[in-house]
Amino acid sequence: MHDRITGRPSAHATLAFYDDQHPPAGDFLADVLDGFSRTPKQLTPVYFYDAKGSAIFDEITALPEYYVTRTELAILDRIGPELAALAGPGAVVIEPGSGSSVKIRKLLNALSEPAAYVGLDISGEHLEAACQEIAADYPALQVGAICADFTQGLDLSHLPLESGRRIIFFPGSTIGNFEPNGAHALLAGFRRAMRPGDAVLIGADRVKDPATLVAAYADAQGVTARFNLNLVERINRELGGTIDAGALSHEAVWNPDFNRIEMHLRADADQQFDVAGRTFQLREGESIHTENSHKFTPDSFTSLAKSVGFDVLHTWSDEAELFSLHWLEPSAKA
Ligand code: AVI
Repeated sequence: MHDRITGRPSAHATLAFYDDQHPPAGDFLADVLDGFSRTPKQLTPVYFYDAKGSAIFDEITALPEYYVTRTELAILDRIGPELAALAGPGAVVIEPGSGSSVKIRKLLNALSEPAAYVGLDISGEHLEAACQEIAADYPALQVGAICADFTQGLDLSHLPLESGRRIIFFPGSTIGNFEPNGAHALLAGFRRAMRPGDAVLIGADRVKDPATLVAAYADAQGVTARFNLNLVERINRELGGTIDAGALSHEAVWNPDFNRIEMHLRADADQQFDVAGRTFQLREGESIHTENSHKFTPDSFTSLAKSVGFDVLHTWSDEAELFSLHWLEPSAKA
């Protein structure tokens, strides 16, 4: 298996390894055609994050209504010494999705002499740049990158990794964007890659009053509306779509049956549009369902973790109990 590790070609000069697991590219066109053929129409939120969508998402994280990012960062600041004690010296930090460099830096700075950092992402270009920045700023750290679809499991077995305790870091409540089956499968994939004593540090947004939740996803400045609309604009840009984005309205609603915020694009008027030669109709008032963001109670998160074979050993929250970080370890019984 070592032949998949490309070693140290010049482009990856500052990385200890770059493992290209050749993730299949998501089929944007097929997924869009499939989603528009359903009733109700739906799109997959993974496609929000083109360059423009990622930049708008960064704006979202700074919005006054979007408490998620600043609350998680404040919890991370507060619990640094506890995390250092739990992880011990020489930890190997693995970050599926390697997203916000601010969060990973907080964790690396808090830990006592971490030995290694491994970023994992489906987008090789983004991943390599992010990992090289970490490598440049943490010269004592072994930094590696794995270009892979982490939703299909983590394959770490063949990597020349330092031997310390492995901590899988999955912040941001990204777990909430998966459907319950997908969240279970994702955590099960993490679980399979872990040895006794390894841990997952995971962020999960909490169930709270619907007004706070809706405001976080329907902000006054309309940034989240731009984020949502960028998805159909991307379809127009990349797939030659003819959707009239100006006749769609952003909507965020709390669905108490599933404990989730739903984002929709609702048609202001009837429209007919084409994507790749296929014609679709949207009736006035009909919606395109673009995202679910599931929220958790301590109990619902614990039962998800337990169902996968984890014990939740620690849960940290802010004072207002808006957001939680959880420390999971493989259950001795599993
Ligand atoms: C990335 N994810 C955790 C965000 C969330 O809160 O569900 C995505 C997002 N969608 C709208 N605002 C933020």
